Amino acid sequence: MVVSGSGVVERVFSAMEESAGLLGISCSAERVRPVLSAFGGVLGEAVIVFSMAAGRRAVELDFSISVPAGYGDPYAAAVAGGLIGGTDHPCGVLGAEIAERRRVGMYAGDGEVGEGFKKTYTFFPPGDLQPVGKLAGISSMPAAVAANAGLFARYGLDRVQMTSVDYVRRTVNLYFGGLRAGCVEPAAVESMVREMGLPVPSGAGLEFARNSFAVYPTLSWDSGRVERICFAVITTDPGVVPVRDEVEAAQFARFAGNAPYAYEGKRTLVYGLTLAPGEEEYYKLGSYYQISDYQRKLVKAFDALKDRA
Ligand code: GPP
Ligand code: MG
Repeated sequence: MVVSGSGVVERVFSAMEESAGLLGISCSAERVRPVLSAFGGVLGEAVIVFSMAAGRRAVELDFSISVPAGYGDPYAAAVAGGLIGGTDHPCGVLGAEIAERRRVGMYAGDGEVGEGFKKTYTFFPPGDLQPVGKLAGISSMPAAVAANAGLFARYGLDRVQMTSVDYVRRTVNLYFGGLRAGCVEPAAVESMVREMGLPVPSGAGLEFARNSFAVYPTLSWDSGRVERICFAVITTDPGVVPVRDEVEAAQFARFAGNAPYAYEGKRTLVYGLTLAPGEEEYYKLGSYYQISDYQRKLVKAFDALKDRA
């Protein structure tokens, strides 16, 4: 079936509403439809992920939409389309500077269902993960990246699969992939997060983290420290998250068991353990809504998915 631009916008918007409904929240059509329409031409072929954060934090739902490299940095399209205001802050030029200096495999745009557009991702080609040093040398990159490059490297975090820029929070994530054996073992994780000044995970958190396929710290232009870090586990098993209370358990189970998805086989899930200063550890959950078999080969994350149906 050939789906027209507006047909696909409607399909994705209703899947998003259904996903938000599972969390008891609603989508702002006013904020979200323009984002979907802006990506309308590539939406039918996009990788789309719906991601929840729950528990003691406010319940939120994000949506991430991939766009081909040839489309260009989606931030430019977002500013041009009035999805977000332009800025003189270095976050406004970082994506463009990365694209000038490194090969890009794919981009993605990201937003929150109540707030609209907020973030972009730059994916490097699957065989071309980037050393942190190469990224740290980009002038609009937060100085915190260079300041922590040695620490990252000592713990085996030296190959960046993708970067993200959050234009609302003004932060950058470095998504480290290609993790070597040992770097997410409990002793290594404990020592690394201590050195970052972040809270040490619980025993269950350390067990969870050892299955990570990606580890991503968040950095900002305002301080030299690591603002937070997330350990991501890809799976089709909704049982891998160590939830801490019944409310949270119910939220995760409902989302992991019912989030809509548009492909054959089991739903692909990405759980994330997040550590931030002064906060208890918390988990997030992303559910792939749309991905083709061909894209599974390109998205590095799927190399780590062993239990795919
Ligand atoms: C999670 O970052 C990353 C994704 C959902 C990207 C996947 C996108 C594709 C199109 C494959 P996060 O939301 O956990 O980071 P933060 O909370 O720091 O923004
Ligand atoms: Mg998110």
